[in-house]
Amino acid sequence: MKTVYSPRHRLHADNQELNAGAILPAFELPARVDFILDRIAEVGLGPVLEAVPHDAVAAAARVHATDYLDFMADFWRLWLAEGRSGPTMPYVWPARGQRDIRPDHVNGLMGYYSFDGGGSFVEGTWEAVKSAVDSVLTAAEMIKDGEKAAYALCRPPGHHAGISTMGGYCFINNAATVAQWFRDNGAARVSILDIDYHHGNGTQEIFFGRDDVEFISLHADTAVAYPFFSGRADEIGIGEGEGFTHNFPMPFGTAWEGWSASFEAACRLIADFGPDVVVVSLGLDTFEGDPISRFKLRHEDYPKIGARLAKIGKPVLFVQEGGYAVADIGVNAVGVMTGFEGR
Ligand code: OKP
Ligand code: ZN
Repeated sequence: MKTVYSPRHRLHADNQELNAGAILPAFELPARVDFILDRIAEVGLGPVLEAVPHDAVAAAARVHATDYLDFMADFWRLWLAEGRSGPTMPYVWPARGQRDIRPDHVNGLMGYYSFDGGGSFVEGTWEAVKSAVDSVLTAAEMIKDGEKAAYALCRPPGHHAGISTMGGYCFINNAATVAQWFRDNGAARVSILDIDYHHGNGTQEIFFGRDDVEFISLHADTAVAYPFFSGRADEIGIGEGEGFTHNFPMPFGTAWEGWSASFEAACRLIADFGPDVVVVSLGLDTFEGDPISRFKLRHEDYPKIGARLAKIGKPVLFVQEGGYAVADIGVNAVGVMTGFEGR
């Protein structure tokens, strides 16, 4: 299987996050990509190709609001103009009872265009974000040209990014952007299967009212787990989209037995929908050793995921999302791919 990535992901580094009352280095690190690339080489998964530059912003604008994209493009200039240069973090949001009103100052704009403090910028963030879109579009072209599967090793991840909100380490929604790209390039129907530990709230928001892109998410029950404000089983889509969103929340401690039951149901939903292509939001934070998550999948489970996806018989574009047990995510990511290939 071919992997696509951009070395420009490294420009997004040394970010911070709020974690249990402290400001700590973000878990979402450049080393995540290195561990995966090392494992790809070790196992001989296949060629690793550099992303071809695309008009990433134009592709993203098919699923994100242009004022949101303009804000991110302009963000570092606004920040420097305030005399700052360190990593950023939003800190005030329009919650219930306040107005949905766009401020002029960068401090307020950060909150207006985010849902949590996880949208942390450094100088190179926007370049890295666009490079992840280049990766996913390059991989999509391979599928369009006949590959059965491709792996877009995106960083930063994307599934929490909504129409006009960043958060959860995400800025542009890579999976949503590429699903829309497939629709714009000949696919009648696209399924997005999100198997990251966290609910893909951004992807859900983007396609909630649509019947041409199905969204299925397996994740930790958001009554007790991040991102808390979406991901319940009763969220099924709205209007024409009713019945085309499917959520499978699962309790802390879920291991293969429970997880695979939801996964099997998800795979059947995909077969019933009959998509031209499946986009898999591939998070590896379901792993028992993940430092921020509470599922119990083991190394040997990941090839089974890949093998079942192959049985659907549709082309699959894997898009990297989360996974933070850095020494293990390479083993688990490549395990999914080799399982898909039946080796
Ligand atoms: C991104 B992806 C810190 C809680 C905030 C944010 C998690 C973002 C996950 N104690 N954690 O879905 O893997
Ligand atoms: Zn996650």
